[in-house]
Amino acid sequence: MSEQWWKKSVVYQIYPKSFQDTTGNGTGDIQGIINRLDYLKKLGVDVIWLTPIYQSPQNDNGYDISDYYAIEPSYGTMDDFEELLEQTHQRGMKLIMDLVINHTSTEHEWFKQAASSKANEFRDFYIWKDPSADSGGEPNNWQSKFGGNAWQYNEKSGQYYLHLFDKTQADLNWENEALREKLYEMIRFWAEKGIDGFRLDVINLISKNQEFPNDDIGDGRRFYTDGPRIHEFLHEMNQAALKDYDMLTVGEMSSTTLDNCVLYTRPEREELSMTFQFHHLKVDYPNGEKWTKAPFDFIELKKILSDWQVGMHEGDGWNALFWCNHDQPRAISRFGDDGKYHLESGKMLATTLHLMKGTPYIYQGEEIGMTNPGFTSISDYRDVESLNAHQALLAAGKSEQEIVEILQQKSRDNGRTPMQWSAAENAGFTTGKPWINTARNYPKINAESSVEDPNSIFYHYQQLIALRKKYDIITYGDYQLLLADDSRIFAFTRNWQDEKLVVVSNFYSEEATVQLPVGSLENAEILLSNYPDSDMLGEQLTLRAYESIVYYVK
Ligand code: TEU
Repeated sequence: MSEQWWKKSVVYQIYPKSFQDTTGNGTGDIQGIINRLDYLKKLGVDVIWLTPIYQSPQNDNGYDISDYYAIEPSYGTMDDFEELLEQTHQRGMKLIMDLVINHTSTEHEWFKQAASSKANEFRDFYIWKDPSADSGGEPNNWQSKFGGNAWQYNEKSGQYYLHLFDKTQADLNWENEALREKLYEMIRFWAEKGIDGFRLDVINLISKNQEFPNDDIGDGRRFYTDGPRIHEFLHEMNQAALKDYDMLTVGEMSSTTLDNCVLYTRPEREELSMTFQFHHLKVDYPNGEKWTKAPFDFIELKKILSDWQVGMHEGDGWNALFWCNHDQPRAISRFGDDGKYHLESGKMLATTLHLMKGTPYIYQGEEIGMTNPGFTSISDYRDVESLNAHQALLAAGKSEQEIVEILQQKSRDNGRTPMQWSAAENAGFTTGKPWINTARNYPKINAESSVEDPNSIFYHYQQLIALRKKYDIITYGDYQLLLADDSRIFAFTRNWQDEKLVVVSNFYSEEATVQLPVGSLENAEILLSNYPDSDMLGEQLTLRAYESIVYYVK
């Protein structure tokens, strides 16, 4: 049990539904993951994170859990899960699960009981309110993250329940101590099975302002984001269910602040190991609006990532680093070039992120440069958020064509298409009909061809993981942004003891010449580059399209 092993780890995120099908039913399964463990071992990742595989009606692909103790049958059985855990451990890797405890499915037994009558013993496990005294309608104006008001009326009891996500995802009432105990008991059940940690879904939303005020200037989020008792609840959960196990806990933090994330992750506070924040993935949301086509703001991207690098370092917090997950478009389509410079930009993005301070996450397919699929019809989409947005945009007067173009850039389904294993039919994902269409570029972009090509993005990730193991400065060094206002170059240094790293990346296809204020680099060596013949660092440096170089000085 090494202390804080997760600081030196690289995590690989699996979205089981789209990873590997072995039954031909068109959705991935646990046996499919087992079949691909050797591939992940070859990549070199230390930890695998599985998005939810618990029993669920799948209205939000498993983030709507109806039984925390059962495996969703389309994914397999508890025996399959135990086999996966054992096989993962046998290969020297670890496994973490998703923990969705801000809400349950309305199919969960607790909710069914709670909804049955006001007097039911589980009633208070959820958040119920009378209709508004003024309007007779919803108790307040809080908005669901998936669109529309966040309250759903329950005929039987004449009250509304809160759902910050889909109406089939009812928010749990964390004020209720018996509920918290039930959740901690469940966490210990999985910990006792021997898993190595949890990713905690929207965990900073669990503590709501108990006045439930109307929000005159917004959608209500300021009344439940990093809410009044959040640190108390996380510390309590840590003490009750986590601290006896040597776990990685990563909190998904919606619209959070740097100050709060320092508090969530500073070790002596005993809350969580690390946090995901999303501010750097809103640089293509002009004025905070997601559902519009827009280029990304590069200067802002650098600023946000750098503020978090410096702030978490100074506050002794810990960042989870990521470009992609199952809620985000593909990074190569978003911040790189998924056409002509696919190879160079895929490697550049990897280098830039993996050389920062924190624990890097690779989302399935990112290591081979999977792209947005460019779906051309609304019938290609599956995601509840995208389908709701389609309706809302239609109502706002947008044409079908305009909406399709927005979804091509912004939909969560961009990251959910089947993993591209090979050039075989359906990308080798399934022998049946995939639950969501495969991106059409799979004959070219796939794992099999990547593993065969020593120059592929896959091996670049492998090298980055190996570098992290070899150079402690990547884990521990401080961070300093260079050339903050440069419109093409993302450059930073890391310093630790008597070592220094200089990372310089061109985020565009045009050449860029820069002078880097980094002092003497007499004994510098190039640790990694995405061109075979990158230049040494002199007074002046010219970077080709998406060129990215890592210099090391000791
Ligand atoms: O995501 C939380 C979340 O805030 C995002 O869904 C966000 O609303 C969206 O990306 C903005 O476009 C987590 C899970 O990762 C997501 O898959 C779930 O749908 C959600 O929680 C509810 O459990």
